[in-house]
Amino acid sequence: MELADKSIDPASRQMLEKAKAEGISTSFDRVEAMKPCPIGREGLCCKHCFMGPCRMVGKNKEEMVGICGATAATIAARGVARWVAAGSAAHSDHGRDLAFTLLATAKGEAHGFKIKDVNKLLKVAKIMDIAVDGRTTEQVAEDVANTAISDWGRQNGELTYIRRAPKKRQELWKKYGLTPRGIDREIVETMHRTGMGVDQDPESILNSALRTSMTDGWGGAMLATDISDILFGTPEPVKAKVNLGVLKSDEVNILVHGHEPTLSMMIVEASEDPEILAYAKTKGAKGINLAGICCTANEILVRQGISSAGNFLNQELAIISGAVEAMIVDVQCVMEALAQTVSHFHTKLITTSIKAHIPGATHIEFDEHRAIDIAKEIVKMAIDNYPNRKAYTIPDYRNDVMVGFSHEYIEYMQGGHYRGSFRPLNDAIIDGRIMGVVGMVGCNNPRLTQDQMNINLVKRFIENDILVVSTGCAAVAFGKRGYLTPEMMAAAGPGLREVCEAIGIPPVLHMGSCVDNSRILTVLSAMAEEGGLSDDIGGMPGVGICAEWMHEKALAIGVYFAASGVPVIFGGDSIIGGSSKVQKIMRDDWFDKLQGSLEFLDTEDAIFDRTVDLISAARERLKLKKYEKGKFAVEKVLLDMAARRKLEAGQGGAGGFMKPHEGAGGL
Ligand code: MSK
Repeated sequence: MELADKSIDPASRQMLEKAKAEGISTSFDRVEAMKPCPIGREGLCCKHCFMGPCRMVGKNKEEMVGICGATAATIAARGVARWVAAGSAAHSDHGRDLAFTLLATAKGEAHGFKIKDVNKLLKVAKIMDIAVDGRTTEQVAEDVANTAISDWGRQNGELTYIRRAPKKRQELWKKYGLTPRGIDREIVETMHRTGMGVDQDPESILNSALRTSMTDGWGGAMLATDISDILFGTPEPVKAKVNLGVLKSDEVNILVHGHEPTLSMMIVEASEDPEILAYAKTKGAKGINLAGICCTANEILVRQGISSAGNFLNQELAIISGAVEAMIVDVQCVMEALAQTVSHFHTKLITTSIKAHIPGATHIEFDEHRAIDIAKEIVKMAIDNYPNRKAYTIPDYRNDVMVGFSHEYIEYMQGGHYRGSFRPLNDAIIDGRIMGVVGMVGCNNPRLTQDQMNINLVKRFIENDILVVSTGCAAVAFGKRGYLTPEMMAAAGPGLREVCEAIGIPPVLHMGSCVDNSRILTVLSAMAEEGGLSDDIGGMPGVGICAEWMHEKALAIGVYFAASGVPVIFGGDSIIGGSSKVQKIMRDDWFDKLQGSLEFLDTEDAIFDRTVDLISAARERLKLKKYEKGKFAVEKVLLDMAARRKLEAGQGGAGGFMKPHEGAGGL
């Protein structure tokens, strides 16, 4: 494979050339050597019992059955359901750990943690029907934590946050038996149902996948987002930089990687500690430079403006620079190969989760009861390693980004503290300034050219007045190419540009990490409640896209968006390509009953055309004016005085934005 086919990112390409020159293997090389099993690739290998594995091959594979008689459709459906259960387990276990951290914080047992966003705590308490009057912050936080924790073990009834969905959606879930009970219960049940000799009806198995996925989106992930906001602050726009060029030549470079914000937030604190900074200077470093990879990066990027060294496929490449003193990893998306990569350099690989060990790494276990002490120990270890740095190359590529568009900020920017609402966004869609909204999320996958599909699609979407909201590694890809700056509004269509200009926002809004996809669900629910468009998430002119995915978690996200009423498109080869029946259920039958769907398309053109078709059809069903580029009602949107002053002062337009404490916004 040519270098150009591996990545469109010049920083990645430079590091790949270095890796080649130095004989270091990366996932970009291993993917060429590892041909995927064509049977498993399209979902037709069953390994759930030990009579097999049964593999459906040949011309009549769809008519074949396994040794037990399982059809190709049953096998493909079971595969999907198990991936969804695993993905939901990952996000939900992350949420559970945060709930226990909140509990320990409320009880005063988590040294270094505090309730940072009391307003968010009160908001969550209200949603959970927890009394707040006359009670201390800690008492409320303890109840919030315990209510959250009870969602994992709940055997009957429904998840607490189901009540946040539009009423119509809740009714639909009830009608089809899709309302999730407890998080653990649904995941366990899906594992049971998909074992040999249990559920043998593809539709029923896929219903179980839908119900289980909601324990992620409306359960563990949504709780993870809310509790992270309570403990570490709700994001609001902040500027930072993205890509491998954020590494510094004269400072101790520490990278945090994985997903959980608990330790990384403490590492941020430790790296700013004057004593620790002084210690770094004794080792010849000018300072401590903290940056991240994957979603741990996104957690500290959107809250603290800590730079990101890149997305999933940048993890090995960052080490290959030779300039990283320590990479601290927690859970999910951490390649086992890192242990091999660091063996070529001075870099220390430090595992920190009780659940995630890597042979060859140094293990320093995280414990929320003494988090800040552990963080300081790790940072000191990185500092001690600084004098060991040898030859290094830092790619000179970094881009400015504006990130941190939480639900709360999006609401605020449409009217300020007192008039915050989703009306302006709904109106912009109604009058055709904005054709629709696309959520672009998910990973990199070395089987696809890194960042290419995401970047090509986002360019076309914004040109056509489609507002893009994003999370995870896709959002970082957009950051690397400048799409997360207000200046990029110049590349947007006339309607979207006008909206972006009025507020000073980028045409692509970075909403956070993978668990923060739950923010997209609550924004969609608020848009439904606002009125004027659909009164449900289903029927909105919106589409979810996961173009370069690789993880089970991405599939769980896709399925919970489908369950919530959003048509979803995944890029790359179809993982259910071997069963036309399962493809039909997930695309057509789900759409008929839920107005959400999931399908796989393998080219950029196919994804773009299908997205526009889905949005246009939704607009037609809502009887909205047909979208025509540049043709919308021309009356100017009114800004209030505070917003006008900002714009006149050059702070609200390109390069500027308003904070909730700086007066009202307006579209
Ligand atoms: S980190 S799940 S590679 S988006 Fe959330 Fe990135 Fe995908 Fe991991």
